[in-house]
Amino acid sequence: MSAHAPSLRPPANRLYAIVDTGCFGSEAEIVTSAVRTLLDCGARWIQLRAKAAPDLAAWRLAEPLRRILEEASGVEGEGDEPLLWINDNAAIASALTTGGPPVGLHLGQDDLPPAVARRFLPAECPIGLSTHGHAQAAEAETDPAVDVLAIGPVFGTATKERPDPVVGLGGVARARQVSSKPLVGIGGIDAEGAPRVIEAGADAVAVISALDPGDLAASCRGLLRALA
Ligand code: 3NM
Repeated sequence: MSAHAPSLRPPANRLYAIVDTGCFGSEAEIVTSAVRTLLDCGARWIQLRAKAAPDLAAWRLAEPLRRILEEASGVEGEGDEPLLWINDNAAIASALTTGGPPVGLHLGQDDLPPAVARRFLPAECPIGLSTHGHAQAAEAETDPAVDVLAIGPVFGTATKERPDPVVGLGGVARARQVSSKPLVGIGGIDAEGAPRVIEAGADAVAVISALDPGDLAASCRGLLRALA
């Protein structure tokens, strides 16, 4: 783990829930309600993924989430502190952290390099990086700006545009071999596949389509049961 986020631990319940506006819609009310529901169900790592949103729209979605996360922080008996992750947008992650609890920034291979994002992100904000194979995972392991690695797609996914080739459970195991940082499996993971991804070596599973916007609480609880 890097020196930037020394206390960062993967979520004890092993779930990393992604609220993707492509699945949930981009209305602020829907997104905030989804985040509240996920927190109520016990999710602790929650990412806002608003790929298509211009900065202003993304900010309007992200900004209300800070207060919701703050309210959920320090609730007795809930275990881990909740952590909000922002996909791609370093400026939003940085702005959200000002005056509030740290927010994580998740970067892809085509986004700003983690070391560059780190220059204007407060030191306590963790940075996650998507990797798609052994070589990228090995590189991320040696990058002090990276606090968390994602490896994927583990299984076939219809959610990501132009996904990289499937790495399979073997890809998760190979990433585990090269990395001692928190490792998150992503891509096509549902309640059935989730425990297998953990067995292969991931610390947590990141999911989008396994969270059903039509019955979010049930799908989130189903994932948590599968991971328990
Ligand atoms: N990143 P679902 S796969 C956002 O391989 C994302 O890095 C991936 O959605 C990667 O759980 C993916 O619906 C899509 O498959 C995850």
